[in-house]
Amino acid sequence: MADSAQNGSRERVLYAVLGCGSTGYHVLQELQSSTGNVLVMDKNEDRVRELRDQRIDAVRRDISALDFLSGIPAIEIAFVLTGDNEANLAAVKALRVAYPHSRIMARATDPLVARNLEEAGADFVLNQNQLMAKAAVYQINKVYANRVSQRLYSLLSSWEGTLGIITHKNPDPDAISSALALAVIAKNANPNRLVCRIFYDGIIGHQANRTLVNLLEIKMEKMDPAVLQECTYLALVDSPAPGVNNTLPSKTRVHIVIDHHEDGKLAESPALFVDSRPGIGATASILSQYLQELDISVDKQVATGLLYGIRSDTRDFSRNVTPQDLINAAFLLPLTDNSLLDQIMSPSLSEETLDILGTAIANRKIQSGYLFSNVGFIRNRDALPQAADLLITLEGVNTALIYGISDEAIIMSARNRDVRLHIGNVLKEAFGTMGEAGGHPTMAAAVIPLSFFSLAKSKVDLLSLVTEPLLGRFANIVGLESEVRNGI
Ligand SMILES: [Mn+2]
Repeated sequence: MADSAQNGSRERVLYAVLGCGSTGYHVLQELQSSTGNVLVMDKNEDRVRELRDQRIDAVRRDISALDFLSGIPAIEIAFVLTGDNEANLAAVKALRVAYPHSRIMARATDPLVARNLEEAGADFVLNQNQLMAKAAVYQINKVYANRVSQRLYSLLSSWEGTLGIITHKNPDPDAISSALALAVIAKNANPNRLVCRIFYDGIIGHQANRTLVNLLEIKMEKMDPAVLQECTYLALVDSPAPGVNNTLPSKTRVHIVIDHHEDGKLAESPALFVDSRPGIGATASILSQYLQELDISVDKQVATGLLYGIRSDTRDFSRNVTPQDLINAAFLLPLTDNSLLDQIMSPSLSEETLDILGTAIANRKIQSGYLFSNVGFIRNRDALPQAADLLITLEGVNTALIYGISDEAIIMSARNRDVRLHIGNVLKEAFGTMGEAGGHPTMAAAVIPLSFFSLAKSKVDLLSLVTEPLLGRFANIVGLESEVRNGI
């Protein structure tokens, strides 16, 4: 018989490709580059002859026939790839019975067929349309990422002077590491004619952020209009437009915007380069992708910073995370320094933070599940959310509101685990007209500038003076009884 097993190598057949149309042929080529032991079965005689002419081990078989496996050596791995769903189904059933331990991959044209193939014993079903769709979207995104990266690179390489990179107010790890990475790209694109300086406003408060800046030796300068004059170009990272969460005047001409925030108010004069991706988990993720696309070597410091940026903005891959963030994190992972990351993520507490935590604990007042604590005068406002994070864990507490006063404002930080309450909305309703206030159902903050209270008193006096009406507003909205309020 022309199609019978002909040579001894058949004894070692591991792989079988059933159906050698274009899909089958591509799989065959893939397999041949990694293994020589491939047997092809196809019902078309001409096709089989062609394959044999190419020195491919091929036999003619109709895989929908019950006995199509007779005379064939044991198959360990089968690819069932004809375009005929019925034939594929019959072959999978026969293979599963003949070789219970084999690995079977089958091709399906629609989800219903896919389910039937799985039930018949296919270990993996390849739904071509679905795969095509995924690949199409993946590739087009990749093309986009590549093009955007190249555009940024050529823009940077054409510049001459100073590029000021500006993070958002009170920069977090995402903003800090993104600024660092943009400086690395600029340096790579234009090592001689372009100098980068990184600016921030507010404070680098949280001890993890300070540790990040110190350990990675990032030079960050306090924003100052006079210094900004020295910049030929301006870039905004992790901030959507001038004046939005940064202290730039809203009419400032910025040249680059790289951001992932939803509330992207458009700048009044458009930037030369804008990459705004509200879907993505972190700006650091976008910068990691540039580095990858541009094939720029990433040192330990930068990789560690970026990975920390992605991790903290996505709360360790549990919030707003996309597959692209995971791909970017996977790219960074082998380049990072674990001990450096450990040091950043478990920094030592500053004495001031510890004192504030102590004061918050000591001054706590609990009424009907609400915890209030006045920490008095503070310099490091990042200690406040840390105190709120700690106190919300106290037994019997559903909502915690910690407040204090800084040089410029009365600051509140709230945490909530009562599902009936949206603490962000409560703070917004209570204090939104006085300053900035709002947040999420479980966490929120408010900042009320002292200028709002035109009172010339000592700060601590001011705090006690305004505390009662402020907390009164809060208590009113959440429905706390008036006798309870007096105890706050
Ligand atoms: Mn961010």
